[in-house]
Amino acid sequence: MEIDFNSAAEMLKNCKSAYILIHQSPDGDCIGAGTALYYILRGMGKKARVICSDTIPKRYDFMHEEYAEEEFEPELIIAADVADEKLLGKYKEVYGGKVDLCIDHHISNTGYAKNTLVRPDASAACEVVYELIKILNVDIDDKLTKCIYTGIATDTGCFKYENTTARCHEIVAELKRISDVNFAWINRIMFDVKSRGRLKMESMAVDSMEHFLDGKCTMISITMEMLEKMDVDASELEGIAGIPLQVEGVEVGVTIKQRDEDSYKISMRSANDANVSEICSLLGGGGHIKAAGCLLHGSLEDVKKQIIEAVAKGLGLC
Ligand SMILES: [Mn+2]
Repeated sequence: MEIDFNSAAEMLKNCKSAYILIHQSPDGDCIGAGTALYYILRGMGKKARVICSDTIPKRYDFMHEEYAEEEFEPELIIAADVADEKLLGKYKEVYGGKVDLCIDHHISNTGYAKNTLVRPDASAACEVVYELIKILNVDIDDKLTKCIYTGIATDTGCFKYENTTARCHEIVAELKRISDVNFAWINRIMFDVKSRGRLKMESMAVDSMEHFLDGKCTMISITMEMLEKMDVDASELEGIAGIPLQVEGVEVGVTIKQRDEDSYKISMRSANDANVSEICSLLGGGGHIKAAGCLLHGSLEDVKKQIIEAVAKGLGLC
């Protein structure tokens, strides 16, 4: 059932304890939203815990400096920034069908939770959490500011993507006014600093680049072998999906990341009007209009064929 901000705020207020689930391959937004919800609930005297299928990369540590893990049985299961139960990764088996409240901003949200607060117009799940903070009248301190800012900044590509709205600028302006948090430092850690391995990886990704459909579709592929060779783990690949979109004339940028022997995680980005959420749904995935993904099985060549076919359809080329 879809619910509004007030009902979601009531659920947070009325619970005694909650697990907050975030999606696999965690990013700045789900970590920010999940950790902010943790701080909000703890601030209201409740027990809370953030749960993720994957280890949270070290560069996000600054958001959970005041996070403490404790053991308890939760009254409420919350999911933050999780559009589909599948994205709970290994926890899908444990919490599938059991999520009481989903707080999200994905247009593709499958409505798997008992109660869903989804705002497709919000730039980030953190923006939705910010509106909840306002309704709950919670004091916004530095640790909340770090979380909310990071979520909005990362999901908007540092205020560069089309989902950057007046509202998200207003929220960040407000955060800037009331806190001393160094946003420039967060931006450097989130967008500029890369490991040596990651930079080498980028150069290999560029080497793997292929162009299809008259240059409208550009693809890069990252295999497990490449990751091993460069000694980078999958968590260091965040943002790499932006590379194929840099090419002149491209409409759809595709990044293929090998997950295991015969499965590949696909990230798709749209430069202009192509709806990659629709294209990915042809392949069993989903996401946002300009940024979406899916999981495909088969050989790498097979997977590329499936993608090209779906992109061609999506671009009205066949
Ligand atoms: Mn998000």
